[in-house]
Amino acid sequence: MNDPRLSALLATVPGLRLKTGPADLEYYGRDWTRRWVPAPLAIALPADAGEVQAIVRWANRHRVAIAPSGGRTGLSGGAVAANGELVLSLERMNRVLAFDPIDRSLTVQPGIVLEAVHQAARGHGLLYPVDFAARGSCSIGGNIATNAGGIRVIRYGNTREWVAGLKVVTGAGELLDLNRGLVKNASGYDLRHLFIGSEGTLGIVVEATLRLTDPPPPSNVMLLALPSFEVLMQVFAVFRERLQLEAFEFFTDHALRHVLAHGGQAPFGESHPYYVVAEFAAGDDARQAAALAAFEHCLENGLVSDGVISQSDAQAAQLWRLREGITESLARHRPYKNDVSVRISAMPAFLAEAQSLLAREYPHFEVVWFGHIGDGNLHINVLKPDDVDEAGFVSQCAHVTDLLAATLQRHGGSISAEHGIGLVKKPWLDSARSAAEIEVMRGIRHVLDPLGIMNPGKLFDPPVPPGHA
Ligand code: 2HG
Ligand code: ZN
Repeated sequence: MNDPRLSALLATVPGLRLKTGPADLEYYGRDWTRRWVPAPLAIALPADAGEVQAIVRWANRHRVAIAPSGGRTGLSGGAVAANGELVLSLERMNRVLAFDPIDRSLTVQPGIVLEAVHQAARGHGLLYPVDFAARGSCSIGGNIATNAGGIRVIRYGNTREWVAGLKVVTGAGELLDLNRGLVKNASGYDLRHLFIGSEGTLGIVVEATLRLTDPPPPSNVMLLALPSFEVLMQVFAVFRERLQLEAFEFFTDHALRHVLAHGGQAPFGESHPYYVVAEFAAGDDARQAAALAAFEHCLENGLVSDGVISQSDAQAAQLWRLREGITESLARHRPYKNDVSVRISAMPAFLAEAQSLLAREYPHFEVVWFGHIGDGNLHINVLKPDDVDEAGFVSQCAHVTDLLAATLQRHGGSISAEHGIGLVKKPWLDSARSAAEIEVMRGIRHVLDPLGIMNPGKLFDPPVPPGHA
């Protein structure tokens, strides 16, 4: 603790928990992207909003950059601290503060893990519907900072739909109480929504009031085998028209093979090029019959070649594992990740173009496709061959991302659907946002974080680099 800035911090916030050991700097300095070498100044673990505010004010006085930190499960480098930042970890602020049965809301601290939010809602007979594979590690603060999506967006929307109130400490050190859980509030700009998806560049969420909804209907899960990519959107149209879909997720045989190599159970006797996991409401005989009829219609028309339907919760979980295990099963191959979106109606044309582009550009690399096809969101993971060096691989992938970004732009899409821009996709922000839009974002940032201390280098470069104001 020789750094005088840290001594000043401890003098300002007596009792603040600070970590500076090499193992902690390494652990808290990186996220799931694994591409940057962690080099934070220290790790601060505040106990409450007052301590967060005091830290931000200290950071302004000493021109220290802050990297807000939740579960660090992000895939765009948004929580990386590679440049002497103070990591502000919210992991100790992880409690449920209140439940209101009339408002049907849960007020929580930002460090609470998503799964604990699910459990708290369930404990009150309700549902917090945002859900994805990292549920056991990611925190609600990070979900809000990235407007996290996941596997149930098709039915419930993104995190944004579920945030009824936010308390935030801005980059200037002000505590703002935004929207206070109101359903209607026509009193000017809704600043809450600026913070949702801001990737830690405007301030820090210190409390969130989340909307809850009715418990999910009894559901079934079906795994479908598809003969070709071209039929994918047709199968989606049939299922969406005839069933109440809770999820509709797609993956390729490449993806499945990695999950199986990782301990998953083969669903069919033979392999098929493409698969879909569909979850749908199935509480009564009529719904069950509709699901089977949808499947048979697809089978008769050559849109699917095989299928299984879950007969128990355990079997449903097993089918889901084939989709949810993909990211983990690919991690060993240090994949270059793309997380792109287009409007659902633009999907068939975009898919055809993107497929031929990637086949042409990556003749010797394995490309794994999967994602939330019903939201127009695809994950494209390019696996690094063992004999190719990391720097060369990343630069080749960056070149292909230039081409992919141009394709997306032509189809009106986005270079980041749900993972955020962070460090990884920063070079391509201008393919998804116009120059005028980026200027407005810079202006907003300047108002809320005038010295540019909040997560600098992420999303876009701050107007004033820390230390130069
Ligand atoms: C998912 O949908 C996540 O499983 C991770 O968004 C995607 O690993 C990825 O590329
Ligand atoms: Zn995803």
